[in-house]
Amino acid sequence: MAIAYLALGSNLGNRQKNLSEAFELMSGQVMVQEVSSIYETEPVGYEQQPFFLNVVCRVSTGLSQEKLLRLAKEIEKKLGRKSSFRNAPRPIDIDILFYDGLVMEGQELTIPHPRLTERAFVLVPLAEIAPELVHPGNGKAVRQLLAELGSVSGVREWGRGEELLNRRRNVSRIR
Ligand code: PH2
Ligand code: MG
Ligand code: MG
Repeated sequence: MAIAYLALGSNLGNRQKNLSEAFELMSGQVMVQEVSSIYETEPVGYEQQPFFLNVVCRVSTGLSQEKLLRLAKEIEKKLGRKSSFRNAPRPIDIDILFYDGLVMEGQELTIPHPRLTERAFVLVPLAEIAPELVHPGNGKAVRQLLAELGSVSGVREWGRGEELLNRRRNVSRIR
């Protein structure tokens, strides 16, 4: 089993529902160990688009990094993501941040995620669940990466991450 950290973001449609459904669709193949709070974040990169909801989670999985990427893409497609331009608005985006201590650079997949060190919408939730985690590429702890980023404006706590999990199970328990 490998430990991976994933970042999820949504800024189209029912954003919270999109995140919940992504977790639901993952649940056969990864075990979610911890989810950060949900943050509402200002769009970075292409700015003329709605605010995002972003979360980060830690999962354990028997999937290789390539299979995990396949799964992420499959879920993005199922939840209605169209491939358009870079940084375009989307119902769901699932990015692999870390996969064990792996460092790799490929056509399709680079791990650790190449832009995570610049992104408050990733580092703030990541620091919440894994402040001491060391980035295997640069040797720095997440806590330090966040401190070096300086500004975290545009990232606000919005809701509880646990609410994204076990939605169906909770419903059937009440019935
Ligand atoms: N994702 C991007 C580009 N910009 N901005 C925010 N706030 N949140 C995101 O998840 C995000 C973004 C590319 O994947
Ligand atoms: Mg992304
Ligand atoms: Mg992506």
